[in-house]
Amino acid sequence: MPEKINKIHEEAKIAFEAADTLQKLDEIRIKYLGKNGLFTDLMKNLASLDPSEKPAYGKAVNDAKKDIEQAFQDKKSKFEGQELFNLVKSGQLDITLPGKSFPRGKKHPITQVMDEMVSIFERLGFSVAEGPDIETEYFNFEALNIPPYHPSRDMWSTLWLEDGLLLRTHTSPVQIRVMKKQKPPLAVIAPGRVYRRDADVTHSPVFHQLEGLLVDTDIKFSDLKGVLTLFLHAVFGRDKKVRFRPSYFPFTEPSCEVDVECVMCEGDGCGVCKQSGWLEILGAGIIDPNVLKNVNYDPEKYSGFAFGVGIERIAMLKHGIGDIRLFFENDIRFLRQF
Ligand code: FA5
Repeated sequence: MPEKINKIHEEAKIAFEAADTLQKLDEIRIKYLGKNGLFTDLMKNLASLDPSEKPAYGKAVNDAKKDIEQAFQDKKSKFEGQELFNLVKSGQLDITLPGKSFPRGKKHPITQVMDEMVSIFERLGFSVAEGPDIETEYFNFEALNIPPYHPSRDMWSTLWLEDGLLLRTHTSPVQIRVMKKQKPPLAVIAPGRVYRRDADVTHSPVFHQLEGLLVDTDIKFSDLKGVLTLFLHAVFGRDKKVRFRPSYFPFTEPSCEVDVECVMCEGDGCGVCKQSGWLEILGAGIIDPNVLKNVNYDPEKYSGFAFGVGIERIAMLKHGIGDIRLFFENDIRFLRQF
């Protein structure tokens, strides 16, 4: 038996060495290494051997097979190298030509700003949560202390769907979803798309918000102000003029809004800031005890703050853009700049 292995091994090596075209080389590969080739036959003999002879026989076949597989690969590489050389020599291939460059895509400017905001809050210890774009009236309004027919519903120009469903008007429903699932202490942000019947240079019917929520014992307005100031300094630097202004939201008490000096007129007043010199970027406040009760948190024990930042407004201020609609027109000349 070993003689037979040696014989086929030697023959195969000589045959591979002698092959003078790729096609011949492949024919020889099939003859020896193919599914029905001579090495498969050698292996079939294994069954008829005495068990004591099987290991040595198997090893000898495998070693020989490995060796001629290598001989095949070496010869194949030689042919391929020769083929390339011939193409270069005959002038059919010019290897001095510069390579083709493939254009690479980039993240949309809104996604870039959103990623930057998320990373700032992650560094402050907040984790990320998500909620659905299609919401129920309960999560978008009722649980947030906005009962049916209450005039405060007018603050959100709602796009209604059928069966009491709606396109969420803000990311605040994620607050409720998170608090119903988790117990305090918690610090969460929820970035996402929101929808309103709104349209002008600073209002888009589809836009993005980043919600923030922190609940623990003993949380005060000064904690909220500290976190938001850190965030604003990280996004705009310390020199940008920013103001906290008292405001009203049904789910926070006290509430505030934050404005940043208008980028277009630097505070003088223009069409973008409606002559006020400021652009409103976020709403915030201390969570109303009624909201805590709605999620079965004890308002005597826990307190917290929440905020909702307009991501397009941050992008407008960062990049000096005077019309929110530019973000959604998908004009490649505009998008390439970021
Ligand atoms: C809210 O939506 C509240 N949910 C924010 C909040 C969260 C308050 C938690 C308290 C606690 P408001 O409607 O003001 O608030 O919107 C928040 C921010 O979204 C605004 O400051 C503004 O920056 C941005 N914004 C609002 N409407 C639009 C719009 N149509 N297009 C672009 N940005 C908008």
